[in-house]
Amino acid sequence: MYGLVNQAIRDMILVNHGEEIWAWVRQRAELEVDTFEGMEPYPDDLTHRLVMAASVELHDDPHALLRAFGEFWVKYTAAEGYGPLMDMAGSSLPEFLNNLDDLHARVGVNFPQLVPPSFDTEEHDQGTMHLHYHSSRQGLAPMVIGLVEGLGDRFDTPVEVEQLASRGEGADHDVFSVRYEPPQTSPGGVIEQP
Ligand code: 1DX
Repeated sequence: MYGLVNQAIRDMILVNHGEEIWAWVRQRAELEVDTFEGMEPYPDDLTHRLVMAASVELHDDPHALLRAFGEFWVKYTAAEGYGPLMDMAGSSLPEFLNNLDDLHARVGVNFPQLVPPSFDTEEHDQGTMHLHYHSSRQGLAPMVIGLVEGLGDRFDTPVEVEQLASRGEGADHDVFSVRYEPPQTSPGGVIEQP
């Protein structure tokens, strides 16, 4: 994965736990470097080692960490130069989820070593969708839950995410149910802009 991901993990640990804990995580993950080049690709194994080392040092399980990291990623990328990219992907939770493949395609034009996941949305009732997540990487479903929760924060939209199918349990791919507060509409059907 691109170094941006490792950089964000480092930042999350630094902001929430400080330099000393980061130094321990670094050592446990056997990193030879202290910083990452955001726009350079790194082996996935390094990211995996980082999460595992952080989980030991922070006494937190890797799933909880990945979920927190998903939430952090939405804020981090918006603040670290990818605000316009994020803005382009939509102005509501369902629109953004719908446009994720386009977002990754846009990044992939300039960063050909991107290995993007793919997301399909299925609108169910007003305020409920199923999110299908296809990835060549395993074990990141908890991060996806955090990512969707991060998008809920971004759009001030209360959201509940539940995993319906899990690749780790033999399903073809991960599926999530996403229940969200639909935007307020006036009697004329117009969305009220606050
Ligand atoms: F719901 O399953 C909201 O390296 C979501 O494989 C989900 O292969 C927001 F410059 C620049 C760069 C760089 C920008 F090249 C990435 F470095 C991408 C910024 C997406 C914002 C995917 C990161 C592949 C790296 C799933 C978890 C990984 C997707 C990670 C979250 C918005 C992003 O992200 C998997 C890689 C960006 C960039 C966003 C991702 C790679 C997501 C989301 N993915 C690199």
